[in-house]
Amino acid sequence: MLETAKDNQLQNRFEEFQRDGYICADPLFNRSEMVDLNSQISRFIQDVVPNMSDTEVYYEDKSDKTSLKQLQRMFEYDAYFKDLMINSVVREIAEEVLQDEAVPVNMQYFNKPAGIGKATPPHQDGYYFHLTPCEAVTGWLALEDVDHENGCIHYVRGSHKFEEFRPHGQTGVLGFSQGMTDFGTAEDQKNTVSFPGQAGTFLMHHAKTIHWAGANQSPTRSRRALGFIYYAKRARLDQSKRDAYQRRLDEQLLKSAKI
Ligand SMILES: O=C(O)CCC(=O)C(=O)O
Repeated sequence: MLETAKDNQLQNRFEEFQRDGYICADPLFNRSEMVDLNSQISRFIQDVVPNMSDTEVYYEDKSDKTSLKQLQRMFEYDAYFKDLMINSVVREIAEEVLQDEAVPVNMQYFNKPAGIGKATPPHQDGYYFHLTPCEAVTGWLALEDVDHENGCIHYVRGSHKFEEFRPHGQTGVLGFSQGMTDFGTAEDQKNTVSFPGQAGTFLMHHAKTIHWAGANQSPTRSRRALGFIYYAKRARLDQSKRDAYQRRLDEQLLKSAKI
């Protein structure tokens, strides 16, 4: 279990989060903690993934099992990851920035395999969360060193402050079905901040914060990360809208033979 809870990681985080729409701890977990976590990830991929549903396991190339791209709901399958989602410093940080109880919703594995990992289109997570008010966060933990070559995360600072979501449309990118259709304004460009960092670097963003990542242009290095989604207890989920969205998405992916 990862226990690192440096007190100063939690101090002043709320103000920073309110101002920018994200926070960064560089790193949250040290090298030896990341070695342990990475060995748990390998175990999960080897032992648990074969028992997961096709709708929760995405490959960059379905015929190539080494091209694993994304996993959904990991914490519901495994005691180690359940503990990490529910009892770790990550949830403490979520509660600090949400100023509320953080309800664990999803734990995702994000990989961009060497050479073929596609870009993450600019999007706002809340667009497909169906929450009122849209009060939720996503934590993002680098499992290995990340930079501009293998596809580090970019945020648009302050973009969480606008009431309305920006327009989104279908992207055709597996795992990121909806992307912004008007991204790239002068304001977007001026406020974009990138987050290269070592393994253990941790980001957390508001569900309205615009974010994206480049393709993996390295011929040899992957770009692996773990995502943690928590809703604020005060946010109400429109479950029927959410379920209908997920059903449509799964049907489309199966029909287009992407999963
Ligand atoms: O890992 C990535 O490239 C994207 C992650 C993301 O969009 C998210 O965690 O909300």
